[in-house]
Amino acid sequence: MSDIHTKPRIKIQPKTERPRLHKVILINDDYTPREFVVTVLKAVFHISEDQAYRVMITAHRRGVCVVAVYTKDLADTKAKEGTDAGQRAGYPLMFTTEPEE
Ligand code: TYC
Repeated sequence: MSDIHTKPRIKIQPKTERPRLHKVILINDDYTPREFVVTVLKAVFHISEDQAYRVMITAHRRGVCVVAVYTKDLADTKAKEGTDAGQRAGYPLMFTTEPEE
């Protein structure tokens, strides 16, 4: 009677949380030239001239614009790259990051 062996055939996967993504946000200022912002956006985020212009003008009009969404490390690196590029040119250009809801 006890020679029936049943083996579970389905492995139960423990629920794993996906790492939260982080937004890179462009902040408007009164001093950085529009064309410089567009150049930095294209170089750092590999977006087209059109897309970069739209992001720049949105930040210009509304104060901020989300540029892209990445894992935390990459978002922090990209924000720093953009902000550093502004600093090197003597502009107060600023990118920040925040976690997505
Ligand atoms: N407001 C700037 C100007 O009029 C242009 C600008 C746009 C600067 C977006 C920063 O994130 C920015 N020259």
